[in-house]
Amino acid sequence: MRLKYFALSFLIIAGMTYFSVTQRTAVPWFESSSSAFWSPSSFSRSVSQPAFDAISETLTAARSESENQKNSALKAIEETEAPLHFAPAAATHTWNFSGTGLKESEVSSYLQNTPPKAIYFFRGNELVPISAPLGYDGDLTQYLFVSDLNTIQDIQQQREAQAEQEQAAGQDAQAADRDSTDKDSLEKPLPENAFEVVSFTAGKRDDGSVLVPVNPNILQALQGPDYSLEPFNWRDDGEMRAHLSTILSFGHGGELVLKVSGQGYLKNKAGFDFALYENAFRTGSGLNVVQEFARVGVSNSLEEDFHWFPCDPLQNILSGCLGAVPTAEGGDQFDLTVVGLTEARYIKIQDLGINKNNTSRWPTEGCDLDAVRLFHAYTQE
Ligand SMILES: [Ca+2]
Ligand SMILES: [Ca+2]
Repeated sequence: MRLKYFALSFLIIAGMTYFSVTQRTAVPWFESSSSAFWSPSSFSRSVSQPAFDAISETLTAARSESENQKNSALKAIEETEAPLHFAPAAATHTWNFSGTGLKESEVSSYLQNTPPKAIYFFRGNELVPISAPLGYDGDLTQYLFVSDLNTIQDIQQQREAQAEQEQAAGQDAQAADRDSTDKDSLEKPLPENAFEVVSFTAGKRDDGSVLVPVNPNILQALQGPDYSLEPFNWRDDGEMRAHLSTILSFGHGGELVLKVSGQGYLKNKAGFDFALYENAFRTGSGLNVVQEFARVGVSNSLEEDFHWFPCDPLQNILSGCLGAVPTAEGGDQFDLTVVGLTEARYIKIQDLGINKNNTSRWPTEGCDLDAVRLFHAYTQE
């Protein structure tokens, strides 16, 4: 009897949730809380993990079925013996991961609620797109970006090669030195955090509202890097707020403009000139990284065009993206040589507006910038 009641309860929960997702008007009382219900933090508190996983899997499976199959599933819910018929559907995989090297279990939490248009898995030098199932009505503008270990290493090697090339050729650095021989004697180095916020235009949250940063003091949030591999309890509001206070989430399409403090400037010297740290993190396997990308540009004035580092994930170009390399593994390093500048005073960072994140009630959409470090910032004495 107990088993039967459990099965029935499961069925009712799955049924109501299914209705609320697919036919929102059918269960009006549920709609107001549906997004909160689906946030991992609130949901996992009220339902055990196995039940959560089972329901999630059932929903994911059911959503991708053809219309007829959906109707059959709905009919099954209404029937008393439904658990026996409905349960096997939970095992049906809706995204085709076969041959990609990526496991659905690693990214399953990103496929719930409003799933992405596609998963772009960067495997070595190859871009492996994983398309959403046919008939799937997820978000049509967002992509879930995931890179494997080799891709991260390739990005780091590409960047280092560019920096080494600069040292070997020495052209840009020497040109800069020639131009500033007199200036050199008058300039003094600035600390790595000698930057100011010129402007921040927050992007959108998944629900269309404008993101409000957890920490309104952006300059404070951008100190660090603070992100570490130390685990924290993301179900605890206090711990979560403390964690999010150390980063700046951009929101979809958000833009940040920084400048070197006072009359300071970044100089193209040998090696990397500045670094940005996004809180990209490894998935369960420890081999893959979930990424939210932003593009990065530099210039000497706000009036002139910005020079952009190469970043176009949809075309498999990641070497100049912010959000590629996890903070704990060195973050994203930038060299002015790549954009052909000898000096720069401004750094502009734009969230690409197409990043799928793990939706929750916290304002974490878009790229999350943890810290900025200027290696070659100078000012005139
Ligand atoms: Ca350099
Ligand atoms: Ca920080």
